[in-house]
Amino acid sequence: MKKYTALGITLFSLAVPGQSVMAAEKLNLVCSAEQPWCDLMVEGFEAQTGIDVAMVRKSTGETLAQIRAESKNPKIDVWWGGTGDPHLIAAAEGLTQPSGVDTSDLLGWAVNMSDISEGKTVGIYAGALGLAYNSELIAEKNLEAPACWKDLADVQYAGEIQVANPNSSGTAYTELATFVQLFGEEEAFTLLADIGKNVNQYTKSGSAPSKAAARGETAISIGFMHDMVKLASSGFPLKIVAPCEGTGYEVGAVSIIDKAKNLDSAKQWVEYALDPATQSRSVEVKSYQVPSNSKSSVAPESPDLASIKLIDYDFATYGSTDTRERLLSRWDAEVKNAPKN
Ligand code: S7P
Repeated sequence: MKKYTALGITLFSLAVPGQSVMAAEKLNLVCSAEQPWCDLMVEGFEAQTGIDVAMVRKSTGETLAQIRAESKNPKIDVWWGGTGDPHLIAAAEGLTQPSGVDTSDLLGWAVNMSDISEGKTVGIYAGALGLAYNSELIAEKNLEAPACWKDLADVQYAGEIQVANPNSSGTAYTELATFVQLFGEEEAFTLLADIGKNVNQYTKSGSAPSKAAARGETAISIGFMHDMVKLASSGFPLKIVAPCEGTGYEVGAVSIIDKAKNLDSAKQWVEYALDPATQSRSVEVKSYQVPSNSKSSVAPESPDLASIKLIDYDFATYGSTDTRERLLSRWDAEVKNAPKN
C-alpha cells in the first residue's frame, strides 16, 4: 500500500492481515495564477488538511486544452486560478462538476460565475485589464506616454509593445473579448491588427509582457493591472494606465474536474480557496487581485475597481465555446501575422 508523505516521497507500509490500510489523501492541481501564489496556496492547504498536493502551473488556455484532451481519464482533480471565461467553457462542455460549496459570503461577480455554470465554477478574485509602460524607456526613446487603447496603434510604438497570445493566455483572451465589447467586432479586429503592427512578441503567458516591460525589454505591455502593481511596488519603473476608453476585467475561478479521482480532496480545496483566511494571505506574495469573499481583506495596493471605467463584461457570451473559437480563429487569421510597422 502506498503512502504519500508531505514531501511527496512514496513510502511503503506493511499491510496487516485482515485490516485494510487507507491510502493517504492526495490532490492533483493545476494552478493558473502566478507561481509564488500557487506555491503558497499549496503549502497552506497541505498544512491545514494533511492532503498531499501535486501541482503544476499552466496558463489558462493551455489548461483548458489539457482538460479537453484528458476528458475520458482526467489527471487533474481541481483547477484553481486563471481567467473565468475558459472555466465557464469547461463547465458548458461538461468537463467540470458542481462543487456544492456555500457561496453566501461571496461578492456578486463571484456568484455570477456559479450561476452561469450551474455551480461548476465559482469566482475567487477579480482584476482589471490595463496597459503599462516603462517610464525610463519611454523618456529615453522620446515616446509619448500612451493613455488609450487606440494610442497603441500609433506608428511611434513600432516594435515597442508586448502582449500574450489569446490561444494560450486567459489574459490575452480577456483583452480580445474586451476590445470586441468596447469597439464592436469589426473595429476591434482592425485595431488589434493595427496594434499588432507594433507588437514585438506574442508571449505564451499573460503576465510575461509586464515583466518584460519592468525589465526594460519592451516599452509597453498589456495585462492585468494587479500584476503591474506587483512589479511597480517592487521598484520597477512601470507606470500603470487605465485606458481612456474603458476596460474589461477578469473573474478568476476555481473548478472541480469531471470524474476527478480525488473528489473529496477537491471539494476541500474549493472550500479552502474561498475561505477569507486563505484569500487574505495573497498579499504575502504580492498578488493584488480583489478577493471574492466579502469577509476577506483587500490589500491597499489592489487596484480600486470602482474607480476604473469598467465595461459590463458579458461572461456568458465570451465564456462560451462558440464565441471563443470564432474570435480565436479570426485572431489567428487577421492579427497574429499582421505585417509590422
Ligand atoms: O495571477 C496573475 C494572473 O494575472 O494570471 C492569471 C492568468 O489568467 C494566467 O495567466 P495566462 O494569461 O497566461 O493564462 C490571472 O487569472 C491572474 O490574475
